[in-house]
Amino acid sequence: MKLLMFEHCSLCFRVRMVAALKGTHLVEQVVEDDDSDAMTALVGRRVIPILVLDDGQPMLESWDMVAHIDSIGEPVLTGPERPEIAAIADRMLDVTPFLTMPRYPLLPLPEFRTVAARDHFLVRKREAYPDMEMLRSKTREYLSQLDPILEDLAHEIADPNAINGTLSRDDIRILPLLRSVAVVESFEFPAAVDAYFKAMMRQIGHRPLQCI
Ligand SMILES: N[C@@H](CCC(=O)N[C@@H](CS)C(=O)NCC(=O)O)C(=O)O
Repeated sequence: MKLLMFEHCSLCFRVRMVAALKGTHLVEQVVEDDDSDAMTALVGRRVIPILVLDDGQPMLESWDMVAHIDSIGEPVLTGPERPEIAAIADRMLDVTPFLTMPRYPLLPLPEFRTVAARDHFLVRKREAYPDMEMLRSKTREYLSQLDPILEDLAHEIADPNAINGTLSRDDIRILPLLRSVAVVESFEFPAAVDAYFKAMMRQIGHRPLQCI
């Protein structure tokens, strides 16, 4: 199986995460942001992630990819999901893009290998995020919105190695968002969230995004 992905993409990280938890081999192909042909040649439009199965069939929905990979052999995402975790993920997503989007293009990520690729990202995000510097300058404000959400998350963590005590889709829901927000320099998670983030990243053998 081959995953077409961006390193910064949290939906891609869902798929990489389940593959790592299962020890399933996944060929990871990072697409440069301006290489639309890599995607359109496969599925006729720009979209990431794309999972190409061994028979050449592409999958386009990250949750379908997670389910597919988990269904190979013994499943690992066997624990129950809790609506509280999905609600926290939704609340995080109301804030985190304003912190992460203006930072991704500053990182030495493979999808921004060339100046053209990085500028392609900035231009295509211009409508939604017209002023990246202004967003960065409001970092304290966004972090103060995020703090109470992460405090609520801290209270929901049953175990550093699985948010509900047994691995479940809720881990796939939350860890990629934490990995994204960890790009904010010097930002500290509440202790329980930090312990969960570190234990899970260790479990899947991935380094934080800013250390790639
Ligand atoms: N429902 C899809 C959503 C895929 C999606 O929205 N991908 C975004 C990136 S996160 C995308 O393709 N954006 C267009 C682009 O990068 O040009 C999934 O969960 O995989």
